[in-house]
Amino acid sequence: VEKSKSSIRGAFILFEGCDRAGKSTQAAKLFESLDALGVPVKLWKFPDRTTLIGHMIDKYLKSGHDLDDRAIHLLFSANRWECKSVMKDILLDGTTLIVDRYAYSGVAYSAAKDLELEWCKSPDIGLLTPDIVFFMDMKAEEAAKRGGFGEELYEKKEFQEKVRDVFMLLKERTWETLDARKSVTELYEHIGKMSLKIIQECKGLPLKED
Ligand code: T5A
Ligand code: NA
Repeated sequence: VEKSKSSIRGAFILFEGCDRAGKSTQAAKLFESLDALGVPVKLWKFPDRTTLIGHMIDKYLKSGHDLDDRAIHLLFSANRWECKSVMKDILLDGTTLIVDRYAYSGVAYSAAKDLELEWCKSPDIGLLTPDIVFFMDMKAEEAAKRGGFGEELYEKKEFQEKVRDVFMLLKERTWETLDARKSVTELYEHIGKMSLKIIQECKGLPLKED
């Protein structure tokens, strides 16, 4: 008997938060442990700097080269759109996707530059909807103490505080807010458990698109 694709779909697990909150660390840990358990899983990071649009974004972030705020906003969104169909196929194929930043980051960073919130949201309408969002929360002041802060365009304390304020406005039912000041192990204990639960729960549910 051929199973309908939606009955075996993977979960869309998203990590969000300000710079240096520990998203990539937890995303990598989750990937490794699910993979070790034999769960079909892939890791995807946004901006996806490997594409043509991704190259432009990378250049912008590294040099701060002059680009209109709305133009870069649309590039970040286009970078998600160009990956949508592949991501969708992966999920419908039964593979869980761990995603490191997505549309919430897109909105938070641009609205923090005082672009209008609704305008910021509109280009992402129709993208895939995550099943769970691990929002790694900490003050910019504490994040700044971590390695690497200050190398890219947005890594300034005042700006990061504004980004955090916008993130707070975007919270939905799917969000799990985590205290990002906790240890890597302590955070992972919770993330690992929640993820296994979500993977089970999603299996029979249709994939959501906004
Ligand atoms: N952006 C992104 C937009 O403006 N619009 C968009 O649409 C999108 C998608 C680059 C920039 O692009 C912006 C947002 C960003 O400013 P990026 O490539 O995700 O986005 O940024 P990165 O520099 O790769 O990652 P972050 O700065 O966001 O860091 P992470 O992933 O949150 O943190 P991580 O895991 O790399 O850890 C940072 C440091 O802290 C340590 C780690 O070892 C590392 O040194 N650490 C901990 N230390 C103590 N306790 C813990 N629990 C720790 N967890 C990690
Ligand atoms: Na990261």
